[in-house]
Amino acid sequence: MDKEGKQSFKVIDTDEKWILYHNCFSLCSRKVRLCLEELEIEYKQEHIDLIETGKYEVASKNFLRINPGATVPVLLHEGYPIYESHEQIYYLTKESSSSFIIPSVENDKKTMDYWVKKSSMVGDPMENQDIYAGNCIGALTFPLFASMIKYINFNKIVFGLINHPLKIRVFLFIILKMFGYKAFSSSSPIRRLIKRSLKNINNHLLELNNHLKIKEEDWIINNSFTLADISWAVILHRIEEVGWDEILFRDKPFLEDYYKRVKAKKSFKNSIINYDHEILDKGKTILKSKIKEDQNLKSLFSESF
Ligand SMILES: N[C@@H](CCC(=O)N[C@@H](CS)C(=O)NCC(=O)O)C(=O)O
Repeated sequence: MDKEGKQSFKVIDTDEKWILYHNCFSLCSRKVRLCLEELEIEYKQEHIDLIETGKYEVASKNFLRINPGATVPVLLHEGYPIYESHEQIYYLTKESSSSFIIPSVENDKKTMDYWVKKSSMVGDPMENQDIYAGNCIGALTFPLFASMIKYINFNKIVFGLINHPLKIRVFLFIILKMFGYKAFSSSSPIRRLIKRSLKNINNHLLELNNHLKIKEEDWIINNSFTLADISWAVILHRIEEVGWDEILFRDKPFLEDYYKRVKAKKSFKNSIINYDHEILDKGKTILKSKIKEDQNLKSLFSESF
């Protein structure tokens, strides 16, 4: 399926102009919610559970009719789907009457496109991490997945093994459910994946820190909040949410200040912070304490990369 832009087929008959199928915890969903909030577009929300938030609703018959790829977010415009989150945010700006999150100067727009592309999650998240910072995020989230999956019944994961088209994702959760934080021991291949992602994201963040230092302005493109900021806001938030901020932000003062400005925005609170979830809250709390107590986590979160 060509996933570019709006598809030529409808997935439902609806009178709603905009429907977003999303998950409170999913990074790409958060990006699109933040964009909708910035653009002040009203939309209907359909929350779809991922295994992390309780069950594989994303692999249910009903949702596979909306997206056979079994991923969120999916944005519907009058029933027609747009599948990729980076496509969705560009589409929304084209359709919206307010154009303020796209720069008017062509050169600035090119710079914005560069940072949006860099932050995107494209294809297999274990590939091309040197190009796409978004692809580093899956592996960096493994410790939080391991904390959340404790609260999910095994039979809910097995449902994914049968119905989810992306079996590799389901296997990962089975390993995390079975081994817990032992999956991060020093000889584990999972730990190697995390360390590779840490190295790659660190390079992207160094570049962003340097860009912010040279520009000396509030946002990535001059002084206005654009799609580039929307895309990076959710990545920085995920880094902090898992507890990587201590090692990834500490030598990047311009990035740290920038993230403080992001967090102060009302749209960020409305579209990200206010979407809490019981399993996510429990997972974050337990992970915070385990990073100090569990030897595998302790060393993972303090080692250089
Ligand atoms: N490239 C896609 C990635 C979508 C994606 O992988 N979404 C994740 C949540 S962030 C998902 O739905 N995963 C399904 C699962 O893990 O079962 C995008 O940018 O929208």
